[in-house]
Amino acid sequence: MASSVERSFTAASTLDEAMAARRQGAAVLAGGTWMMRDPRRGIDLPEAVVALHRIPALSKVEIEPDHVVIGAAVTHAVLGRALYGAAGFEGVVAAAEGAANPGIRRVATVGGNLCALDFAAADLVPALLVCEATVELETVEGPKLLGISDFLKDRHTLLTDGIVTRIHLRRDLVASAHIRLPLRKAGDYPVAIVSLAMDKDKRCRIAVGSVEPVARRWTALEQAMRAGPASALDPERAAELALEHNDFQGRDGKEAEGWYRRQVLPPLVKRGVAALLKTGGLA
Ligand SMILES: Cc1cc2nc3c(=O)[nH]c(=O)nc-3n(C[C@@H](O)[C@H](O)[C@H](O)COP(=O)(O)OP(=O)(O)OC[C@H]3O[C@@H](n4cnc5c(N)ncnc54)[C@H](O)[C@@H]3O)c2cc1C
Repeated sequence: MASSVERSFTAASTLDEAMAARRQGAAVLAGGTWMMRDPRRGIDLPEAVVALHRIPALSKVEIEPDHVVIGAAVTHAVLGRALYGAAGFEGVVAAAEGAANPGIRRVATVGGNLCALDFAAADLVPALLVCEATVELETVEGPKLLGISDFLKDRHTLLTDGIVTRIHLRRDLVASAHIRLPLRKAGDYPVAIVSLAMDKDKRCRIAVGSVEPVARRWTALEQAMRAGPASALDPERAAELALEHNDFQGRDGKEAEGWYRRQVLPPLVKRGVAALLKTGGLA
């Protein structure tokens, strides 16, 4: 039976217009690839939506010598192409190019990936965590800049009326990698994701997605790797430390049980460190 709900769609041309729609209760519609499945998750589609794709500042990637700014409405496909070959962003490129399938990547946005609440397997989130990204938002109180970990902690509140506008990245990494474990080759969400990055002092940053409800940095492993000799940046040794410092509580889900998500982490770390060393020219 056809729905009798009256729905409204606004394609904002400016951020002010988008915020005005937000203040009146409209939800942000980006690529719609997450939102379109809300009814399957038992969530009603919003009655009013505001789209951001006509706001030019939110649809571009600016690459400067010391930083990169990514508009929230940039798609995975555009992001992967824009950062391809930029040293230190190999992990972000792999996340953008490895998520979902080509059709989804052409419309799914960076903002949508960061703002899909209760989506544990978002690929760009751990990739941006190891870049120590800063998230820029427009809120009813004015613009805000937050470190990505703080954004993830508060995003339920921040997104009640806010709009993520841009992601800022410093260019301080020499190499990064993004290792995902899907059960099949494509089309399903990864069971576990390990993103890694190495800074100029060869210090490793590691983040894990899809294992717990929200991606987070693996600080216990980062510290253990820093405490050891430089040889800790050896794939075998890193896997041993990952086993020893595995402090994740795996979540049970459709694709896999929690114990399995937790258990696959050491081999993924091993692959990730090997990829880092190769990309950084240290293998
Ligand atoms: C077949 C399929 C396979 C998939 N595989 C993967 C995968 O492998 N990896 C992966 O990471 N994801 C995957 N996804 C999930 C996916 O759709 C995304 O994560 C995507 O990035 C969401 O972006 P979107 O632009 O489509 O967001 P939308 O669906 O438009 O929005 C998602 C949510 O974020 C909010 N939102 C969007 N942009 C903003 C903003 N700028 N400010 C505030 N709120 C905002 C919306 O209101 C909504 O609540 C898959 C989806 C499908 C359908």
